[in-house]
Amino acid sequence: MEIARRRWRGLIREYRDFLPEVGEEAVVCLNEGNTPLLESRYVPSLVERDIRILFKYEGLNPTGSFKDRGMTMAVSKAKEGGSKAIICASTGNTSASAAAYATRGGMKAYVLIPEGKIALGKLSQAIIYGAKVIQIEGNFDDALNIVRDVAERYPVTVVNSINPYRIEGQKTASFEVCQYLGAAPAYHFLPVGNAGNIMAYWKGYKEFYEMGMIPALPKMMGFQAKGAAPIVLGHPVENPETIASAIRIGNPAGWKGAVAARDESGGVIEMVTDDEILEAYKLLAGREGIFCEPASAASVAGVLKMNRRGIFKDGDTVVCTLTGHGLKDPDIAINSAETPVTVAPRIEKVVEILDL
Ligand code: AN7
Repeated sequence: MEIARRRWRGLIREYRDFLPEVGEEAVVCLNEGNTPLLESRYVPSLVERDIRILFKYEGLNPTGSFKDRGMTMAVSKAKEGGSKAIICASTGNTSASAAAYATRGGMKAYVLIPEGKIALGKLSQAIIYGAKVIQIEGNFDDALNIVRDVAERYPVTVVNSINPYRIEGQKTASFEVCQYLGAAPAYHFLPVGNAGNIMAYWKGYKEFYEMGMIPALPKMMGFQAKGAAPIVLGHPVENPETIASAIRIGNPAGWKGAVAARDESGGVIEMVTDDEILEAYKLLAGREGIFCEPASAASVAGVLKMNRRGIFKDGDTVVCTLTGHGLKDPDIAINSAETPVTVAPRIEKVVEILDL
């Protein structure tokens, strides 16, 4: 029997016809994309209606978050344009991704992060991939303002989602969802921070719809954390606070695009509390076997909230994006679960504890 060869070549090569052109020699790629869409085995049992829920597990990208989709595109275009350096502000995942892709593409990465407010895994990534990491005595919004100013005056390419190539790369996640399901879901739930991803998914769905590849569009359901919910409140939040540090953002750059995605799709942008986020986070790990970071769980907290409002009907398909891997933030995992017991190295002591 001959071996059936299957090779995923990263999303720029796989979706070439749907993306801005990049010369082959400029492609900076770590084989991102092609992430699993996993059927929920537990959450539907908490929902009043007979619905199907699937998780787009973006934590399985090369640096552990969805940011890699946008970064391959943005960094490849920067390289093609002759850029020697990239810069971003970040709550952590963008910095990890930018650092990896810059290194892969032979460029320098400068990343500005809020001091003491990014998860350990993300900080360790940015450092070890070799980025120049600068901690700002302020929050993400302050860092992004500085990044914009620097890029206006110096020869460096911004790779935050204000860079349109980021959105182009990220829209491929909705292509994958449609190809897996053979259609768009009825609802697409995702966390909202700087509000690039909700725009990107919506753009992807609309493009497939306009090409006649899917018969209908989903409703976009975005969720902010209660202490960092500027879009829900209708005004910037000066001192955003949430345990979900990835979405601790008070003045999202993608605000208008997120509102457009919400309104055009007939969806919502709402908020969930830190307790609701943590409940969904623990449920995903403990009931589904899927470890995501707290911000990602805001999507599932959103499903449970919308269920209480009674929006679902029998037969609905719901997709939740789990934007980042749980290992990004080990401190929260350890603080959210039981501490392991310690015993003497003897079988009697061990079996005393097991319920066998
Ligand atoms: C796990 O890394 O903004 O609404 O600087 O890391 O597209 O910003 C991260 C955002 C959701 C929100 N989930 O997405 C950054 C950054 C995770 C994230 C979001 C982020 P956007």
